[in-house]
Parts: sequence; structure tokens; C-alpha cells
Amino acid sequence: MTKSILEYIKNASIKGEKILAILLDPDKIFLAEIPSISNRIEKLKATFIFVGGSFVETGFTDLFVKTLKMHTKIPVVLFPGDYSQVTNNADALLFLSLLSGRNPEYLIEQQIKSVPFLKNSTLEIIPTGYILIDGGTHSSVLKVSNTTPISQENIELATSTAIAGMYKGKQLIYLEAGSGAENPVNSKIIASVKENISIPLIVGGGIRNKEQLNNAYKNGADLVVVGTAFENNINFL
Ligand code: 1GP
Repeated sequence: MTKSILEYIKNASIKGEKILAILLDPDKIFLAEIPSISNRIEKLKATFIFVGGSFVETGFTDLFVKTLKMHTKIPVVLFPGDYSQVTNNADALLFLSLLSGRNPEYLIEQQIKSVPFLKNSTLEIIPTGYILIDGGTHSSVLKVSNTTPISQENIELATSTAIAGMYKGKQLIYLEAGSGAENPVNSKIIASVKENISIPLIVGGGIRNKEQLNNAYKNGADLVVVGTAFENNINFL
């Protein structure tokens, strides 16, 4: 892997190589499970492990990532639910702004709170536009962020939000249907966003089988994130 995780994703996107990331929520996994989980992720040949959740106890992500790093060489990317989940033990941080929401806490407040830690950290910080699409469930991210997701029908708004994110200087766009979503982000939104941005596209939420995974890739996702399906069944692919 090249030194920078963003560079790796950009190169893969240019070459049309598809990336899989497995999302681990420290709130749902015991430390004792980490060795076997790492092994399973390596067998899947996932490129990245994302770590984050909506309700992780302060300080626990640090210990979780430290333990994970003892068992795998797969790069760990933080996908934090709040600023307390940032740890130097990971390789990179998705520095998220919730562009679909109108809650200043997740547009800029949390980001400011993370600065005292980040300015002394060695983490690769990746500016990421995070866009919530209605996945048909009241997901944790909706509860915590207290924002309204973009409807699956509103392709234009989803696309304009992604383009605005790119104009604001985001390096990645992340279309999120919410963990455990009933409906993953639909093909039309993925295709329209992909067609209109020149930065890599991440898609996640509610992807449970190979067909849905390939569908996201086929429509333009460069990187797909799978959490719940992996937790539930090692053979989901
Ligand atoms: C990553 O939050 C998602 O974007 C993970 O969703 O748990 O439904 O795979 P799942």
C-alpha cells in the first residue's frame, strides 16, 4: 500500500479497482473477539478496516484500535461518531462533515472540538463529505445527528449536495444509508453522484450480500463499507 490512504483510494478509483472496507463498531465487539475477527477480515481480502460507531464509550476506541493493530496489518481508518473516538493508533481519519444535515454540531462543532487532539497527531486526515440517504430505518446516525436524510427519490438533491461537497474541497464523498438500513443507497443516486464528481465515492449502509455489493460497485462506488452483514455472517460474500 502506498503511504497515503487517500492516494491509494484515488489510484484505485482511476484504475477502476474496487475497494472493500469492513466496519467494526467498538461498541458491539469484545476485545477478546478481535483476533478471530481480524482473521476473518484478512480472509475476505478487505483493503481497509473502518472503526467507529454512534455510542462508543470515551477512550475505548483507542484500546480497540491498539488491540486490532496487534492482530492485523490491514490499515485502520477511523470513521468516528464523535470527536472522542479519535485515536493516534489508527492510520487515517475520515474527517466527516454531515453535508445532508443542517445541524451545526456535525457540520463544524465536532470538527473544532477534535482540533486540540489532531494538531499533535500523526493521523492522515481525509476531508470527507458525508451524505445521509433515507435507508428506511431510523438509524443510529439519524438519532445522534438529529438530521433529516435525503430521500432515495431526490437524486438531484443528493447529487447537488455531493457536488457542493467537492467544491468545498472534500476529498471523498460518502453516501450513507445508515447502519442496518433496510434499503441501501439506490443505484440511480450512486450513478448520478459518480457521474458528477471527480473525487472517489464511498457507499455504505444496508449492504448485505454480494449482489448488493456488486450493484454498488457497478453503479460507481469506488469503496463499499460493510458492517452489519459482516457481524452477522462471516459468509456474507
Ligand atoms: C457504513 O454505516 C454503514 O456506511 C454500515 O452499514 O452496518 O448496514 O453495513 P451496515
